[in-house]
Amino acid sequence: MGQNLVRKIIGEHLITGKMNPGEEIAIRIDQTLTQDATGTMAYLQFEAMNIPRVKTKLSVSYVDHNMLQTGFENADDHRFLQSFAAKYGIYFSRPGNGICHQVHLERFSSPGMTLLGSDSHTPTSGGAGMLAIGAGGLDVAVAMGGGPFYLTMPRIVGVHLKGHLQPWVTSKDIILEMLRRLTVKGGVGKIFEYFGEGVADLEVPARGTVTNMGAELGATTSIFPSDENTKRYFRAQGREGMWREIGRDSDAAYDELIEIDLSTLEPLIAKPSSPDNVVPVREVEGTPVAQVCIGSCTNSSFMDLMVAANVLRGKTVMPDVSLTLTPGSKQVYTMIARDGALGDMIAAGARILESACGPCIGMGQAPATGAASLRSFNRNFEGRSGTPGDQVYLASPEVCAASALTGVITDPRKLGAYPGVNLPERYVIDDNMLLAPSAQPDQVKVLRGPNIKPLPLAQPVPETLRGEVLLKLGDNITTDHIMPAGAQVLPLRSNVPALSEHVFARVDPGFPKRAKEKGGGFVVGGENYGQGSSREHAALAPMYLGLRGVIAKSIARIHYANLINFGIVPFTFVDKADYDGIAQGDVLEICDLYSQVQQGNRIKIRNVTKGNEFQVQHTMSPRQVKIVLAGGLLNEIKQAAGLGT
Ligand code: MIC
Ligand code: SF4
Repeated sequence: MGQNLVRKIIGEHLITGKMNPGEEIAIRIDQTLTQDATGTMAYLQFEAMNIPRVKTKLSVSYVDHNMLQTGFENADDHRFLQSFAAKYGIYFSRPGNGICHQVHLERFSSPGMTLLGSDSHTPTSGGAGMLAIGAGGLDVAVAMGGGPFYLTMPRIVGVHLKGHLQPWVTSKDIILEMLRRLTVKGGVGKIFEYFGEGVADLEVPARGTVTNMGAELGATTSIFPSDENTKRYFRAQGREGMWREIGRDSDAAYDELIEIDLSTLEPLIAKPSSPDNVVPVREVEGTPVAQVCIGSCTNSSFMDLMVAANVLRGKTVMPDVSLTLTPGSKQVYTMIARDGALGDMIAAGARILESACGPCIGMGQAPATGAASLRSFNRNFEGRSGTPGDQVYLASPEVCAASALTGVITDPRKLGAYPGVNLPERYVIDDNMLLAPSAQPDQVKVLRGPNIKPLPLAQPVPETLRGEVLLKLGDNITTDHIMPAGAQVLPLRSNVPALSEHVFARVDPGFPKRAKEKGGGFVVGGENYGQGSSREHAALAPMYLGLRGVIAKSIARIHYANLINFGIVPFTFVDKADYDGIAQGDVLEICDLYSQVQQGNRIKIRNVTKGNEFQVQHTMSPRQVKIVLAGGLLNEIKQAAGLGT
């Protein structure tokens, strides 16, 4: 049997472990990326490791999230990031250069290499044949210091793309179809590798849409082969030298197989408020929309914006619709401007935003009360847009542009012939907003504003862990529920004491006060607890409030790792029915925690209030057990270096 692409790349980067699904492995990381909302913390953690310069082949620090400057905080953080990058050997992508994933795909992606990013949509570069994985900032900091990245060897799912897409049906519809079939937890513990004749129809940016939104499946990552299309893309980006052909052997085996017949797909849409709530567009056709947003790291490539321009040209957006457009990068922005497409979209009534995350992370453009918003983005979790009870739909730029013209959700096939877009022979290449690290690092002073507070560390976990259930939650709780983002809260990312006042703000505003009064405790969750972003602040800020344990039916991959990294024990129910027997306010007690966790994977918990006992389990490796008991990874690193905690 031949090898699939994922096993080839992991095999080339394997440091420890065996490639058996479910076993812990460690891989070498070639490249890292951070963005500003997770980056400040990641760099503070890197600094705490006392390593003078990054040891990766390439590390890039992007600024794309915290772009509104309504106070000094974001501007201060940008200055910190820029000076830090110059000193420690990191490329710096200036604000305005674009969304990290779009820019990375254009300028740095590299087939066959590994990329670790402190953002859950890092897999976008999988569209160029990279093994690109999202992780918490601390794991990225360790990788920058030359340390391996530990992960559970995933099951490799081959996704066979058969046939060809119909006009107006796009790669966004492929990933929406995956979400429809598999749900937001269908990719947990898996990597999706796309192959088959349908792959050749997809250009690299279209592949990036699929791998980007594989994050919404909960997958470790997604990947396409690096083929002739990839070569053409790299040539057009002036980077042919970085191209390498890499793909599966023709007789490659997979742990699982999925087949999608592209010719049967139609335009799809995710209804509020989960990316897997997918139906054909025709089922919700006619629903009035008050806002349409085209952009985000999922769909803001030159191709996406040109299609939108072709639909909008010579027409006018409906009076009740606010249409925003976000070019994903300075390259895209420059090219649509030179082409004249930008002028056509402005003339049609579009509101043009800077190249950044913007509305996707609630940085402006919160929709009106009760109004539907249609977006070409990847997440529509409730409240993420900034409006409580929002009604956000997700679809392709084609569906978005068509609907902006009619004011209602519209199947774009009604518009007639598909206005295809030819990709450029050569993209506009000007890396003047990408700053190389300083050649004289000793002379660079790292600039810190008053918003940057010292890194909080957890105490080691006590032998007997006792505390109240501070909050009991249902299924699919996202990191946006745990640690909201948005224009008001994001500027506090480097100030954990202030940030922690917003933990669970949209679910239970009284949580921070209660957690502090009770001296910490537990949170109980349902399935897929902590899905969504990679933000370690969803572990760090609750840890600061005293959270010591999460007990859930299942926990999402990145959040699980983040909990361990910050000294919060992550347990899942052995018998899911025990979830029903626990109430908020119950006091739980775990005795002999150390020996229980070290000796097996089953742990007995006493519900002191109810006077009963139940069992939970963990899937931590011995390495992770050491980390969590030490009170987190930084404590463990210090202990290992003999520095104490
Ligand atoms: C997101 O899309 O939720 C974010 C904001 O990009 C996050 C990172 C963060 O919270 O800073 C992600 O996807 O990891
Ligand atoms: Fe930015 Fe949205 Fe992409 Fe997250 S999902 S990186 S907020 S554009």
